[in-house]
Amino acid sequence: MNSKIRAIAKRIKEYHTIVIARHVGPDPDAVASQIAFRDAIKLRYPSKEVYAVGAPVNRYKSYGALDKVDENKLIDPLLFVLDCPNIARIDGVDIKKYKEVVKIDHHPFEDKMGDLEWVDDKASSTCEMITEFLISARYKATKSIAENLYLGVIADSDRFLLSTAKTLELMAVLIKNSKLDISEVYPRLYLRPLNEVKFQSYITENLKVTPNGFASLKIDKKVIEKYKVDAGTASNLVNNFNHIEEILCWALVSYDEKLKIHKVNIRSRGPVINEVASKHNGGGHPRASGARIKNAKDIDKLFKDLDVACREYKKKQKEKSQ
Ligand SMILES: [Mn+2]
Repeated sequence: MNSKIRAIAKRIKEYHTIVIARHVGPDPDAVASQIAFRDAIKLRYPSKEVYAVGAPVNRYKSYGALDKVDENKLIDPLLFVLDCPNIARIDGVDIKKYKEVVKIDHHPFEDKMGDLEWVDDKASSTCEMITEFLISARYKATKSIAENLYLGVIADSDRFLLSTAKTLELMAVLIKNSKLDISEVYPRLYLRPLNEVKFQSYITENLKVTPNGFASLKIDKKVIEKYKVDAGTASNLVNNFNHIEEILCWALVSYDEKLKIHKVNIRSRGPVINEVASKHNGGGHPRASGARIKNAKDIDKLFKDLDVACREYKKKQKEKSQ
């Protein structure tokens, strides 16, 4: 058992009230990890008060219900922050109201939140880390806990494309220890309505691809209305443009009406892009990043830098092969 896992297990034992939070605009890994973690702690310690919090998302309803908590009424609570590297993006909690904050995350380190932080940017997902925790600390996983963990791993790893031997080893143990039937998990993530597939065709049809292999599309509000999808769908479709010969790096932009911000979702199968994104109010993983841009004209500056990254990458690949 690694020392972080031992320390986390000790904290859970010590505290009666535990809140588990994650990032705003959550993806499957964020919600699945917090619900699986809550349910596993409750299974081990039925008398503890354990809450998974944050805005509920309709399409993740099947993962389990989230909890509503009045932070002011909690007594000496412990807070876990999952899948979220920065304080500004934690959904729905004020970290100052907690006796102690523990972070568990697989994003590159950003903000320090407390004395105990388990950050592993080699892990495919937060669900992989929670799986490792449960196995190492000898927590039980019911079928639904295992399903959530597996689902978060396949979502963030793009069905094990971005995984390691450790990811697969942990999943093997998870499958063996629970009654998990993996064929039941995939449809929950990949079954989708026809209008969304048609919208994806629209994106394919309209992508602008540069000679360096950078593809991009700014998605208009009217298009989103026409295809009856939401702005979140546009972001989620970004993963479907991998493995296209002419495209090394690609970005989809949608406008968030509520936050009045352009959300740029970027993926790459070559150049490292989080360093580029971080220069434009963004960040993330080396090949899966995002940025939030206020002014529409700044989007093109980001696009230009990404195009340069593609050009440099191509140049390097060419030198290597010579
Ligand atoms: Mn994640």
